[in-house]
Amino acid sequence: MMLLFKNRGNQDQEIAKPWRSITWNDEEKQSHLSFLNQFQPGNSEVHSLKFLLTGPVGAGKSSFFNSVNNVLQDRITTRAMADSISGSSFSIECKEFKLKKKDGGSDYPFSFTDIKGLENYNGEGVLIKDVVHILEGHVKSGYKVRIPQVIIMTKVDQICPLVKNNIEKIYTSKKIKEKMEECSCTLGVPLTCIFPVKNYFEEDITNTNMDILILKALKQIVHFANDYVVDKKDND
Ligand SMILES: Nc1nc2c(ncn2[C@@H]2O[C@H](COP(=O)(O)OP(=O)(O)O)[C@@H](O)[C@H]2O)c(=O)[nH]1
Ligand SMILES: [Mg+2]
Repeated sequence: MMLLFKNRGNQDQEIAKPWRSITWNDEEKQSHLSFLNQFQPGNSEVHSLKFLLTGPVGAGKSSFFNSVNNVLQDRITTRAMADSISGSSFSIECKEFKLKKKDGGSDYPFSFTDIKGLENYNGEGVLIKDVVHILEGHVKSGYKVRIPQVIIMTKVDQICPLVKNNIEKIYTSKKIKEKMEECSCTLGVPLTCIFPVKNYFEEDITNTNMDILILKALKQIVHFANDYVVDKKDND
């Protein structure tokens, strides 16, 4: 009786068929890793793609960078977090984090820029227009910044208890789908550009299922940014 009742509850919260397909096994993880390990930007003038992390303070930006680094290094790391804790700056500062390949030596041809010092600045985070303003300080005058955007929807474990217990429910959870649709409407970004992730924040070892979600998000970020630099080459 108890079990029947429980299942019925889940039925109310779950969609029968996952609305995005993921295979939850090590092969899936390795195929994403192998794509990233072999990736080179499709524009010979661009040596490295740069991804800017922006959003409200506490959204999980630094944790997302650390999570990406954890997956690529296959261990728990705290590079971005350590930096924000030790920072005593009261100015907005962009700090670039390069990502090293696990097998030694070389960097991936992409990096993340986290915004440091912001926690002390106004407690509210930056808006895209502020970020563009910061970037404009670093590019030639007259250059127009346009930025392709991807939404990383963090803290999925806090939104949905089903997902907290089992991350494989991510694309059958009605709550997650509703939140993604809400993000899409509020931010005006298509659903295809929204990626739900659970960041590493309490774990002491990496986990294949968490890695797969993080890698899927990272791979799409790389794809979208690469499409942008390829389009620029084709239009020049
Ligand atoms: N439950 C949960 N907590 C998270 C997640 N990502 C980040 N956090 C926590 O949220 C807080 C803010 O994260 P942080 O990365 O510093 O946010 P930032 O200000 O955007 O860089 C920290 O206490 C993290 O441990 C997540 O996916 N799930
Ligand atoms: Mg931060």
